[in-house]
Amino acid sequence: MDSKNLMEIAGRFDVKGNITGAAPLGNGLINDTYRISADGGVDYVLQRINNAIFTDVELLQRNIGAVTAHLRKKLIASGDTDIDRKVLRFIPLKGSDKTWWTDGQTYWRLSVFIPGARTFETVNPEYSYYAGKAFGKFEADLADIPDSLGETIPDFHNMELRARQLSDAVKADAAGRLSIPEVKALVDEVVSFSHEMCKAERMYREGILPKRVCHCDTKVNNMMFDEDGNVLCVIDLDTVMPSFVFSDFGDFLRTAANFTAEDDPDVSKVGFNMEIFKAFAKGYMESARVFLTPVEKENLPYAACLFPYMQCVRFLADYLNGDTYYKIRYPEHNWDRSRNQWKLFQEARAHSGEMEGYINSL
Ligand code: GN1
Ligand code: MG
Repeated sequence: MDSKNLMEIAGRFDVKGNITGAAPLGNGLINDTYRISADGGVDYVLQRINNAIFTDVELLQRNIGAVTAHLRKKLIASGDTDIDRKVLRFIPLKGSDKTWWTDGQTYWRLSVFIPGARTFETVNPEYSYYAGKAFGKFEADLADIPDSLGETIPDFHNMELRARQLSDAVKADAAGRLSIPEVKALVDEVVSFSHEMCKAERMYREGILPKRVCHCDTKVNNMMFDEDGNVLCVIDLDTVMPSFVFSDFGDFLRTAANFTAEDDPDVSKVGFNMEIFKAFAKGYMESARVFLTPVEKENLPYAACLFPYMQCVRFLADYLNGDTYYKIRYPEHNWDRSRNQWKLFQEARAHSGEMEGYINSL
């Protein structure tokens, strides 16, 4: 979309000053994000919400409103002086308290751009430790949120559902890709681990694993750091919902502990970085120790395997379906992502014992 249209949409929200420009921002796979510059002292982030995926935008924005209000309240209570850089602020429409706008087809929202902050695609152990502390604190801070949050994508991290979606994709073979021998071979191998990986849902049914409010998209680039490397703020709150703590622990490591990007076609570069694991686990345990149950703690190594596995299943299903969910940049993009995550799953699984030993030593 051209910048004139973007500026016009941003102008429907209650911004300070005049809007002076619009440019693409970030590299999310679902929503489209733009930086809106303005002359009133702050810039903004305009997002087109992918409403094919987030079908209930009202619920989505209500969740985010409740989460940001609760985090803000905690920051105020702790006497913090940098609140506007530590929690996102969504801007209502002019003359309304609604934080989203639609033309009936596309859906948009606007938040304040956090100044002097940056995101990273890779992190060193020191930053992973800070990230672990921050995500643990995020869960701890939200433990007493009074609002009950809805599932913006129902059963988002339910492995049984993701396994079913893969088997549906196999049955339909909509893009005719299952006839490629390597594809069929990977599908069979992936499916053979399905029972093992669906352990969380079984523990939940047995009543030994709780759901808590989690972020559910703790990719390393969903965290903002200040100039000195301190974690400022957790962003991308679309998927904050009740889930297992495995979501946040596992998805961070899936992106941060991989030696390469999730879509690197050269899978010989994929590996599981134990230094990143240790630093993150240490930070996470420091903030999450207060609420984690023994079952949750014991299964953190499983979580580190589950997320590359689940992501492999999701990319592979999308590949079979003909690339209907994730943005792709070339035809075999989801295939490369699937192979990459599969290798990461195997590498993480090979380190399970070592992970367990480390967590017990903390
Ligand atoms: C999507 O939009 P983005 O890039 O933050 C996806 C995550 C996946 C991730 C894989 C709503 O996140 O679950 O882990 O891509 N978000 C949704 O990179 O499906
Ligand atoms: Mg996201």
